[in-house]
Parts: sequence; C-alpha cells; structure tokens
Amino acid sequence: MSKPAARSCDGRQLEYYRSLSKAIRLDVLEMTYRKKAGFIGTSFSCADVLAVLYGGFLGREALHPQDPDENTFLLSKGHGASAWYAALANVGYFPRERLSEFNTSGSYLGVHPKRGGLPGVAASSGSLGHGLGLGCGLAQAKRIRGGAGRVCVLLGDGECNEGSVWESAMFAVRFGLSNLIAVVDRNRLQSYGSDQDVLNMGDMAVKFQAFGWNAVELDGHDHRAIHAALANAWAEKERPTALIANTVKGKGCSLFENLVLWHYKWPEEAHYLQARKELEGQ
Ligand SMILES: Cc1ncc(C[n+]2csc(CCOP(=O)(O)OP(=O)(O)O)c2C)c(N)n1
Repeated sequence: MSKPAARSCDGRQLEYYRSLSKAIRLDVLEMTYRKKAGFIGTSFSCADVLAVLYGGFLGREALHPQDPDENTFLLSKGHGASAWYAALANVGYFPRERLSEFNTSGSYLGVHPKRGGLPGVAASSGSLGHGLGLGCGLAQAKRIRGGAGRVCVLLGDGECNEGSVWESAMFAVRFGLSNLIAVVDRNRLQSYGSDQDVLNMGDMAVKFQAFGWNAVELDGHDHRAIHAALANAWAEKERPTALIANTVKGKGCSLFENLVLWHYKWPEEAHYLQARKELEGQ
C-alpha cells in the first residue's frame, strides 16, 4: 500500500541513507571487479538516489506492478543494474549472497535487468528510451483502477536523447499522470563523451516544464534534498514530476569520478583496493 512519506527527514534517517549508499557502492564494486562486468560509473552515479528511494519511499513493498495501490520502480537506464540489485538486496528483497550470481549464466542478475525472476524487478531494460513509456502505462493503469500507487522511473540524461522519452513526456501530461515520477541522473557524461559533445540536453528542468511537467533540479548526492524532492513528488496531485538530479558519474571514488573511461571499464586489483579504502572511509 502506498503511504505518504514525511516531507523532511531526521538525523537517523539521513544516517540510514548514508550507510545504504555506501553499501550499494561497495556491493557494486565487488560485482564489477569480481565478474569483470557491469558499469561502475553509471551505478555509482545513481547510488544516492536509489538509497533514498528504497530506504525511504519504496521500502520492501514494490513487488507487484499490477497492484494499483503499490508503488513501482523502473530502471530505464538498465546498464545501472548492479546498483539496483545492490539496493534491492540491502533493503531485503532477496539475500545479499545472491549478488554473487551477478553476470552468471542462467541467473536473473544479468548485466541488464530481466523481468520475471528477481523480486522487485518489474521490467526488463537495457535498450534505452523505453522506461518512461512503460511507466506511463503502469501509472495510467493504476489510476484507472483507482489506486494510490506511484510509478518512479530512473533515466539517464544521455538516454533522454531518445525521442521516445519526449513522446512519453507528452502522454503523461495529456493524461494528467500525477502519480508518475521521472528521476533523471544528470551526470552529463554518456558512453563515449560528454552530453555537450554528443547531443546536449541543455536545461532539462526547463524542457520538462515546457512539456507541462512539474520539474525541479536538485543535488543528486544530497540525501536530504533527494528526500524532500521525492516527498513533494509523492504529494503532487496535478502533474507528473521530473526530478533532474545533478550527479557526478562514478561518484564515491576519486579514481572513477567524472571520467568517461569508467563508463565501460572494470576495476583492476589496484583500482579495487583503492576504491574499497575510499568507500570504507566514508
Ligand atoms: C537504444 C540504445 N542505444 C544505445 C545504447 C548503448 N548505450 C548504453 S549506455 C549508453 C549511454 C547512456 O548514457 P546516460 O543515459 O547518460 O547514462 P549514464 O551511464 O551516464 O548514467 C549508451 C548509448 C543502448 N543501451 N540503448
């Protein structure tokens, strides 16, 4: 059942978010280093957003997307799957030991998410540009059935180069989907370069506003700000909400931060040891 979260969070809640973010990054580091697979930059970039979403808003209840009263989360930037698995495991969707199945043949913990075998994973993703459309459909269905559930979709800013994102943005406003929340991981790096060099998205809050959304910009690593923005989005009654979360790709370890190299690269032993040390000290 969807329940409104408090608008502000206290010190205890902030401490929980901090420890969850750290656990997510440490688990991502283990998965990408041990399995030589996954995307560490994108996963570290969204770790704080996922920590607040799962630590404060989705809890353990986002399991049945067809239930109109349940909240549903979709990872549209599917290459960030390792961070999603780590968030799910750390809040209790499945045992943390299962993270060792990452990138193993026959496992549901693939490099990109696959629906149907892992609690909390409502949709497959990896081909960018589809999550917001799926989110619109789910939000519309919950609305038609008179439910109170929200649908939250996490997208990459490079992903927003896809025209399907903006087609979905128009649909969401046309049908007044105030139960739909898009969080854009605005780290300004894609897979082969900066968004400035590839296809610049400019002011994304202004773009979403022009489409009729309630859109706000925030620091995507500030747990208090993320909590407040999500609480406002959860309470929104008229329009869909876009949260443009300004982030640093690779955030959490100085080796990986803001370097396009770490979109695809996996840590070698020296990187792994330094990253562990930095993360454990946080
Ligand atoms: C339709 C589609 N085109 C291209 C790709 C290849 N691809 C994977 S990740 C990526 C860059 C995504 O950048 P962004 O959305 O900014 O995500 P970030 O990793 O920075 O969080 C691309 C182009 C894809 N997965 N799907």
